[in-house]
Amino acid sequence: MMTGDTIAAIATALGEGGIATIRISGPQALLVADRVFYCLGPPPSQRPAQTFAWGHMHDLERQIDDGIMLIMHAPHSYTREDVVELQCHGGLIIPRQVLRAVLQAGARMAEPGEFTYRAFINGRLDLVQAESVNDLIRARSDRAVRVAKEYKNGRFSKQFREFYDHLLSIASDLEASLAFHEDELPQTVLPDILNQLELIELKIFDFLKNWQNGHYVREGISLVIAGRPNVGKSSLMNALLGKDRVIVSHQPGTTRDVIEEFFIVDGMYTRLFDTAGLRNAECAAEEDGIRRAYDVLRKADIVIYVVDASNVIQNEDIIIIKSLPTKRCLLVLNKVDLGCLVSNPLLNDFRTIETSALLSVGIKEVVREISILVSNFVQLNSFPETIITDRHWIILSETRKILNDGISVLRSSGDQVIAANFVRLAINSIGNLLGRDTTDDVLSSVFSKFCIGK
Ligand SMILES: Nc1nc2c(ncn2[C@@H]2O[C@H](COP(=O)(O)OP(=O)(O)OP(=O)(O)O)[C@@H](O)[C@H]2O)c(=O)[nH]1
Ligand SMILES: [Mg+2]
Repeated sequence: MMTGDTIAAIATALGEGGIATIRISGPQALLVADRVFYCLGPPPSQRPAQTFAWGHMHDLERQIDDGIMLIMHAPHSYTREDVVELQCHGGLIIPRQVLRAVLQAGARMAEPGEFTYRAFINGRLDLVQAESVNDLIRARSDRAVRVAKEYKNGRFSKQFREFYDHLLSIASDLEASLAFHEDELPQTVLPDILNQLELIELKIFDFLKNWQNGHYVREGISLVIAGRPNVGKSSLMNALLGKDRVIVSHQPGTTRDVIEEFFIVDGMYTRLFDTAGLRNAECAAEEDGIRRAYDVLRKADIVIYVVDASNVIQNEDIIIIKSLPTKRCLLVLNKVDLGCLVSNPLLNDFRTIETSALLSVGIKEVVREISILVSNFVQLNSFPETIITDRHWIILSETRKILNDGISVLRSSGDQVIAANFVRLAINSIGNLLGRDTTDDVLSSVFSKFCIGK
């Protein structure tokens, strides 16, 4: 991504809405605003910083809309550049027309994440904080927002910077120790360096341990509703969601596709899947549906297995239930309004709930059970130290491996030169995490995940 020129994009989501914002950032932002925004009094470039004005937005030929302009002068803006934001009416057409006028007036269309990239390049955010901006936008639960905010506020960056600074001081201690002749080196120096390296390694290990937790918060735990045809899986899905989301019918084999909806359990984002009834398929499309159902079932974090309680348990059910992970599974005995004939010692190994999805009986209890199962995955009420991106996990795992290599060299041979090399590698690795000397490839892969306008 280039810097130094002036970029613009629609910063709000496209669609019907009261207001849309077009953001302009760069050295020419105020001049571009002069060309498109006409207001009473001085033009945008002559107005004081951190003020706003009402006026009209124009392209080369005509007036497009009226609205508000906000002026922020460098470095007191998100990007630390001059920034102008134009607020026009929302919808599909006007914001695009205003953006086109801004581009005609000399700005360039921003690439995804380019405003945040500039904030990063200009030192407003480190890479870990910049990534969290995207997490904040994409968060789908209160909990994911809380974690992303902690990142954005720099709590984790501070911890990573401490690792970095500590490793720098260890590297300089190691290098200083090289100046000593072997028998002159005070005996405590190397053990002390070893202790410090082990301490950092341990702290990194703590972060890594919590990764899975963070992964669930970010990606959502998957809850898969499965069972034989016609037992009421889709009815249960609708009852849980509180809306008529999927087709319910008395014909077995109604659901074919895997249907996904997001579902919040105790402020935690989960992904709820309805699937095709499991049986010997009667046609190719159903066969494909059942294959897909088994695919998501295999990957499920939590299985909600539904059986028809009004009938004696079927052999096919027994075969499938035996293969289910007892600790991550809830058995729902549905259709109890028609009686409860289902019974089998096998069921005792599972958490079970009796429901009537048709009459919305037992649904609250199902949610409560799901919440208990979810809490086995993530500590719902505590705030764990969480690493939420895969990039962090990969880098910290590498750093830990490098440190362990350095520690074993120092312990076995006391070779300070090799150990110092390892420490330097670890410093580079943590530096990469924070975006220091990070290659363009890494940066573009981070920022390309952003939306345009952020
Ligand atoms: N009496 C009664 N009928 C129910 C209950 N739950 C679902 N049904 C009925 O059972 C039939 C099948 O319901 P679905 O929710 O479509 O079942 P399904 O498991 O999704 O079926 P497939 O998609 O074909 O695998 C429909 O006629 C529902 O109205 C219940 O608790 N009690
Ligand atoms: Mg169905």
